[in-house]
Amino acid sequence: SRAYASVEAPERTHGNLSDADRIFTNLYGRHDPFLKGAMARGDWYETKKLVELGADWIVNEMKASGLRGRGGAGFPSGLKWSFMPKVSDGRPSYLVVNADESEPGTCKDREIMRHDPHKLLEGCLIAGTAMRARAAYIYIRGEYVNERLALERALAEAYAAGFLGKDACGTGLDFDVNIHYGAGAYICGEETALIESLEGKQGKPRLKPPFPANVGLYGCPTTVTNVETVAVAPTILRRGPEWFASFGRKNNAGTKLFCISGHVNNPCTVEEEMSIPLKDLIEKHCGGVRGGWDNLLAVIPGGSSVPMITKDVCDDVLMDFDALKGVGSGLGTAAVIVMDKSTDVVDAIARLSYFYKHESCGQCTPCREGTSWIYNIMKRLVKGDARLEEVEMLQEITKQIEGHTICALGDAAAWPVQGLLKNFSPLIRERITASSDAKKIAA
Ligand code: L3W
Ligand code: SF4
Repeated sequence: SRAYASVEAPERTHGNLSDADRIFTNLYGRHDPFLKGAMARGDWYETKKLVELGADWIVNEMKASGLRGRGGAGFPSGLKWSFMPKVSDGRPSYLVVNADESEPGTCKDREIMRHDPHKLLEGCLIAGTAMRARAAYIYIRGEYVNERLALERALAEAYAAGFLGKDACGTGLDFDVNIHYGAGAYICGEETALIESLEGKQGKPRLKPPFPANVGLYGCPTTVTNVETVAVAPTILRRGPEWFASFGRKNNAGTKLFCISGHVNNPCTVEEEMSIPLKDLIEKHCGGVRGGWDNLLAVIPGGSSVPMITKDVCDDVLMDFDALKGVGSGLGTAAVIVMDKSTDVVDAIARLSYFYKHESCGQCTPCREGTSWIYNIMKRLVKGDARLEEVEMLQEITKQIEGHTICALGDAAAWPVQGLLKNFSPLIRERITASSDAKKIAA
């Protein structure tokens, strides 16, 4: 196979992705999302040839492309797909697509399923082939009714055209895709909770290891992977991994869907080059921050589970995994939540704390109890109705949760609060002091 691992994007400013290099060419739904339109855009073009090149070829191409998982963790996709058994021990292998998009601020997979559903279905066949699976399950968020209907229609078209089902695309291989609806639990976006839910049980995360690649759905080898990750695979194979790897920076390759919400003039979901400066992303695609860049207070750059960054960091940070990690945050799902100076940042994080408390599955004590404690303190901090010692206590609670739970929801509850305390402790303390002074005067 070809070796592209050495392909590195040259040092330059990132961004300015041209339409010719966009994968999701129907992102805004201007064209026919269904089979005729999809085929005109190149979907299902000589898919048979790609499938016939085989599992190892697909995995190697994906590794060479540098694609990292688009669901939040950023794990290298080719490597993850390679964990699936090459020789079956009698158990079938499964591909599971995580379409339970629920991370606050995140609305990118929704756009794919609404406007480009065939990219996801073709991606299922490609990724499934790479995993030697003969069936895929798409677990779609229950609230996504329109997306589910679009996907179901596209699925029926793909079966009728012979692209899926028996002798898929004329390859001699059978490949089925099943759509399963979630029922509104955020935790079912965690891969092992999703598997439990698919099996008909309560969505409660399992301890890892064993990883799903060893023991997953119905005890069989399974890879759970995000909608965007699967949907970009056919284009990467057609255009070549070197094309994909030419965008972004080393270890942060490709194009990426960013969803920008909050205090910008035009909130949107846009496909851009990885490593685009955050400021360019907001100014170029969202009409800038409401009231101008200087009115920016802070940004949560990767969905609610990552710590916020303040304006001084936002001024020149790049939107990729390593750059955001380097400033103590993360790319997560690339959901950019913008807060201008009118934001009560304590209240905003308190609202997120309520979310995590509500969505905790309750299995482990640090998360079940800790998320409630965090929320109770946060509620009082919003009004300044707390003791100064509680600021340190809050930090301590987040440290007791972080890294001590079965799944990442515990960390996700802790990190936004840690981000708040790191950046806005003086504000919190001032509010407590002002409130207690007011009480003394009233007394
Ligand atoms: C086999 C090994 N497989 C790792 C696999 C693992 C998983 C993937 C990444 O959390 C994050 C979380 C959220 N053998 C393996 C192996 N794998 N080592 O690789 O694993 P991991 O543990 O790093 O991440 P995760 O548990 O998948 C995902 C964050 O994403 N997040 C979540 C957003 C929510 C959505 C949504 O709306 N649906 O995506 C946002 O930041 O907090 O940290 O597949 O099995 N040795
Ligand atoms: Fe459940 Fe929270 Fe434990 Fe995850 S960390 S398993 S959501 S209790």
